[in-house]
Amino acid sequence: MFTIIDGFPYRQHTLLQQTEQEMLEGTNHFYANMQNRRSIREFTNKPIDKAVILNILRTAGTAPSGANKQPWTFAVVSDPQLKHKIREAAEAEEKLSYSSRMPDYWKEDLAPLGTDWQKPFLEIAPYLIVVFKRSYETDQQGLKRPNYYVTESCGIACGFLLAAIHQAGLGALTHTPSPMNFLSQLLNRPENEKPFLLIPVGHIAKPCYVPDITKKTVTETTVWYE
Ligand code: IYR
Repeated sequence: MFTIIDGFPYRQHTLLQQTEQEMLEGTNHFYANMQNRRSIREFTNKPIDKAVILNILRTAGTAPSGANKQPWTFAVVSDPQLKHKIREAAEAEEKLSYSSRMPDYWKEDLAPLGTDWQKPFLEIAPYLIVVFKRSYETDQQGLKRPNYYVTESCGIACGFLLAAIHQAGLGALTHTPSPMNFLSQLLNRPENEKPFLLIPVGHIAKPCYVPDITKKTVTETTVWYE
């Protein structure tokens, strides 16, 4: 049912009302599930149904964005040769970063995570989702129109993406080889797109060891003004 308000089409939005009990149980359940999400670096090469990946991408696309511009492009790579090239280029940058670009305090912070310049998961995981942020669009007259809150919008979309991947029982890593401009070249992306995150997606290896680290408690992260 559409209605016109201030000259624009609107439709009524409804959400199923929940009881207090349902809210409590639902949020408990969702938290328990999300609490088990981890950054994964050990994948199997078991294929993933493309329909699942499509659903995950659709979920990411439901994210809010500045003026609903949806300033993201998801480049989905499953081609083994391209994955090999991405791995080579990422490792070349990471080798430089770990050996000379990252200060000692950064490497000390990363020590418990056991990361280094080697990124075999970029070839093992069946899919690499490279998220590009679109800083502007070009209109029909060829004029550049900037998008709004591009970083925030892409960050939120990636959050939805990671939650959807986890919900599917798959693993993912928010990987940020730095600098990332090799991705623009290898994937032949236009000038208005800049690499934002590289997210390998795959089934989690068995066994898969993750660092025994914890999240801050809600008391540590929250201030209440009541
Ligand atoms: N990009 C590097 C280094 C790295 C940086 C942070 I901050 C991490 O949380 C993890 C790794 C890499 O991917 O190894």
